[in-house]
Amino acid sequence: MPLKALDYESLNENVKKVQYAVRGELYLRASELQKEGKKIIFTNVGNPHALGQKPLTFPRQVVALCQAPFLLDDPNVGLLFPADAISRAKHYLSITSGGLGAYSDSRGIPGVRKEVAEFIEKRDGYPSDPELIYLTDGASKGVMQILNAIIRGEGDGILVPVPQYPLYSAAISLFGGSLVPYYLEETANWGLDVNNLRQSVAQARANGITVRAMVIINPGNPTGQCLSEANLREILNFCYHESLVLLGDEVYQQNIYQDERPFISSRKVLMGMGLPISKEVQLVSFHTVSKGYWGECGQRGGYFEMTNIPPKTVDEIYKIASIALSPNVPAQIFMGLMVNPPKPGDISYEQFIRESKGILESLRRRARIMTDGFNSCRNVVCNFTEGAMYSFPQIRLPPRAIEAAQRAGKVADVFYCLKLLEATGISTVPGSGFGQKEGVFHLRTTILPAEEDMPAIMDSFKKFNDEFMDQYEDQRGYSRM
Ligand code: DCS
Repeated sequence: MPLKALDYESLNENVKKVQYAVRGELYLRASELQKEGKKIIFTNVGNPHALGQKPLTFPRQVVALCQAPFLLDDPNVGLLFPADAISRAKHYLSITSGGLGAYSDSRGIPGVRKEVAEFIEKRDGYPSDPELIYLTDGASKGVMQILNAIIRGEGDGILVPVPQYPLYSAAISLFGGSLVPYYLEETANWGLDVNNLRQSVAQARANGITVRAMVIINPGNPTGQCLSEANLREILNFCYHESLVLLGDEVYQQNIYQDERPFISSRKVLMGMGLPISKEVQLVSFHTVSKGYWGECGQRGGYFEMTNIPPKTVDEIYKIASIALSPNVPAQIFMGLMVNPPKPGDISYEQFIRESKGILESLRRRARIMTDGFNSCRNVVCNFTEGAMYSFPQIRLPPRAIEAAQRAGKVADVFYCLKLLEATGISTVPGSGFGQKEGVFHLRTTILPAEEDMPAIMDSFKKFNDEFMDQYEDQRGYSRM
């Protein structure tokens, strides 16, 4: 019998090549253990509501009314919903033709794109054009659309930070391009050194790769660093001189846990650089409702904004977006609410501020508890989480642990993370899933478990790590294996 198209052996090789560690071996084993009745602490995915974060009240009220518009005709609606939620719901229903059950424009509802443009203008101090903002099902879909438009074949390279969030490596493999890594400096708090970029580009070119674009993740995932304005200028200058498109992944822009380096958008820095750079560098910036203090991952809402992209290209991207008809409509409303939340004087303002501040302040404390907890462990060093949602400690694995992993047929950090999972139920992602320097090992955990559970989680990690190091560091421990 000849092979059929969906037989494994004859699948598209690009599909088979894709790796995505966030839902990889560790996650699968954790799910198995959970089925067997073990309590698992899922810190492998930045999925705040799954770890108990409560949704913000106001956006849920508005979307509930949009989903159930008959409630607006109920004489008691004013007893159940505040007047500002009712008027926002009516507003959104008035700008969706057919309500939430109808496809929208493939680029997203024009009125929501206008709200996004106003948000960007207010944030950055430069005008933004709603025609250059496309709404997407989460930032992931936007990133994939843009990478798909850029990558023509394996000769096309995309500069990606290492460690990186594996959406990038996975999508580049899927579209048949080449990932060109540039290393972040762990000893400089995961800073980005432009000399590393130059070296990476030179090496890729020597291998016949045409480097076409550069990805930055700011604040970083899994590394948690916030890029300074000076650093962003260097990056934009580099992109200008090397004719690279900059893809600015800014999904964690609300998640900042220090005051020295507040978030600054790539677009703001670009606009501030003046001519010719401000008109030349092609930039696509991404944002989402999944992160920040919203954490509405399941709603799948996102947008991207295009800067200095020629109109004919914008039309092609529109055409491709049209193939999927329309982004999620409820998610578009979430995006509108995220960029245009209640204002001072609105009935829901105080509650909204109380809820959002409560989440952010707790995340800030949790970032500190985790970093300090890891740094108090033997053979573990960890940079402070300046932003985003993750802690990324380096685990100095003793040579005997590395040998034991080899014998077990595992990458050394996978071996360590599996043992951690079995012993404590803490489900992490090994550093090898994000990329790391040869012979250096990490794990990634989110900082999302409930604050009151944190001390116990860190104690249980420490106990496991001590036992692991006891076992593999001294001769007696080694022979007991
Ligand atoms: N970009 C970065 C840097 C991310 O970390 C994520 C999600 C996304 C984009 C995509 O998010 P949405 O598609 O939901 O908008 N981060 C994953 C992670 O590392 N853990 O959880 C999800």
